[in-house]
Amino acid sequence: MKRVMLNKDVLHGNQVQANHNRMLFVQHSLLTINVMSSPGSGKTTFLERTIQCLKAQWRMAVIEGDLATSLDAERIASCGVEVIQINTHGACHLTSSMISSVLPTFDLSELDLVVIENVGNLVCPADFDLGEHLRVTLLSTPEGTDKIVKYPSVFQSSDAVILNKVDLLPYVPFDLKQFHQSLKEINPNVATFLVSALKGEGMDQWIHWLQNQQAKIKKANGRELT
Ligand SMILES: Nc1nc2c(ncn2[C@@H]2O[C@H](COP(=O)(O)OP(=O)(O)OP(=O)(O)O)[C@@H](O)[C@H]2O)c(=O)[nH]1
Ligand SMILES: [Mg+2]
Repeated sequence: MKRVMLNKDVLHGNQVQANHNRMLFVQHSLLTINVMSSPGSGKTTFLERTIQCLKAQWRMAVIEGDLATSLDAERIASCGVEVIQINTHGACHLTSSMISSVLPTFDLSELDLVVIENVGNLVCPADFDLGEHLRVTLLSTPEGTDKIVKYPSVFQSSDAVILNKVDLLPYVPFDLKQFHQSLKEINPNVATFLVSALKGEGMDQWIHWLQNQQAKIKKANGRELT
């Protein structure tokens, strides 16, 4: 009896397209980040803030992933950057072919940063490489510290973890010491930032880190070309 390893095949197909996407981003020295979190942790608010901080220096585009509506894309469009909404109609994550299908809407050679806001979900997006350079995961203080150990894949595979809604720390039970300890155990090299996207607190360090990441990519590409 033949068995179809659906999960393996789907992931393999996704990986092949993700590698194509990555090559395209590298060719354009284009920093690309995949932003993940549970629904409502503050991804769009964090992106609005990031755009506000970088708009004068960088040309940016955003790809929004949601099951339905273009509400997030409308929010991003009002910040004055290019944006496209993908509706997954039930799928709990974006795939690399969804990303490749919308890339022709942008002139990649004109951009410094592409941000992908994944579907709000702490589980499925972690398995699907989109071809991004960096994975950034948000956790918000009302969700609790235990989410790191209960949903480890997304935190393990992240280059940066943003603790958002720190303005709520006086009102919600959140153990900051445990937050750092849990991350140290499952992903010791991850960069961490404590922010309030709503109030704009803590954004400077994040922006500085992002600028360094982009400088690395430009430098690496420059080396490749010489
Ligand atoms: N107190 C507080 N609220 C915040 C902060 N950041 C976002 N919020 C609020 O959290 C709610 C959800 O924010 P969004 O930015 O829409 O969250 P999201 O992760 O993009 O949500 P989905 O795209 O639906 O997964 C909104 O009411 C925001 O105003 C923050 O730093 N502090
Ligand atoms: Mg959102």
